[in-house]
Amino acid sequence: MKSALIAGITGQDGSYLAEFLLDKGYKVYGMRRRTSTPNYENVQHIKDQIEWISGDLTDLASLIEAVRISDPDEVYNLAAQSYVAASWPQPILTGNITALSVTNMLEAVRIVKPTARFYQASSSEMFGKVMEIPQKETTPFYPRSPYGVAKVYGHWITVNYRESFDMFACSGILFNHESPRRGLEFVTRKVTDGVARIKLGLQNELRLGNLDAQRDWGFAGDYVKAMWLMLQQNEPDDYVISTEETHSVRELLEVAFSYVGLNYTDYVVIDPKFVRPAEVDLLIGDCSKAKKKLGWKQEVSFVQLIRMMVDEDLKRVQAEARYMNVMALS
Ligand code: F7E
Repeated sequence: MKSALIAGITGQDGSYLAEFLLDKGYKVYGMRRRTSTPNYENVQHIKDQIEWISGDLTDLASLIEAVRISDPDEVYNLAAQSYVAASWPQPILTGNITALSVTNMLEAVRIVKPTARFYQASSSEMFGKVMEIPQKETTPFYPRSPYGVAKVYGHWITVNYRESFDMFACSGILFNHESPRRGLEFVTRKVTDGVARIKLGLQNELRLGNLDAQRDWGFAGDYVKAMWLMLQQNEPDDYVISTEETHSVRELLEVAFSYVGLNYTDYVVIDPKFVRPAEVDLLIGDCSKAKKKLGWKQEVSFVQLIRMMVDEDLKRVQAEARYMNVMALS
């Protein structure tokens, strides 16, 4: 039985990856940070199948212990401060967690189990002010946020450990990937949750920032397969994972609102609070290398993805509203 250690297991990607690896018969170790109010929402349904280990990305001793206990064949580093907008007010925290902690993870693996295969969650945010359209593995980076800058560090330190210590370390340059498990602050989920609340009469406007930004949005459930595939190859390498399509926030609004029979222009309000100090205007990935070498391809289209998210948010918001009514009457 193979074993895998996942850092960031309670997040969107970690939860899909854990499901995927459990299905493949892996023993899955999930590293969690000790908090007084842990949040298992994304992994509640598989919580009992996971071996939980306490660890903190900023504490090398705890990472060494996590690798020692799990003795993993594969290590997936999905943990980060991943909200781009929060990286301006908290640039140092973002640097410590999203950049330097990658070295902590790599060091723990190098010291305890250097033969383990290592996956680093790199990001299309590294392309920032894009130097080439579409973006591929060889496109130079030009990050536009402290988050993007931190991810560039994480990417290069992974490449460096591969080249310095002959470690099987891969970096997946994943373009935006979403799902019903996406955090509510990200634009796709903010929109689909907003659509559900507006449709159910619980909200009457949706406040957003830049509607012209364009992103290459795929389904997170498809993307975790690519992470695993990277670690099954004969040689470690870096891969772009994307849909090869780009859509603006405005198009996202059109798809989500029209699905429930509404017009977004009646509800969306531009709020400068959500406009970023520096924007990434356009992302579109060329994932031909992953298609060719990994045999990976996306299954869920942009429109299917957004409709799936609206459906799930309608169900959840409806259930929450029913619960609140029952509580109010009791
Ligand atoms: O923003 C615009 C915003 O926060 C997308 C993370 O997973 O993907 C994600 O980063 C776009 C931006 O994702 C609002 O300005 C407009 O242009 O959903 P987002 P992101 O910044 O692209 C990459 C690949 C990662 O690695 C990151 O970890 O939407 N936008 N109005 C807005 N965005 C938000 N969040 N909220 C708004 O009100």
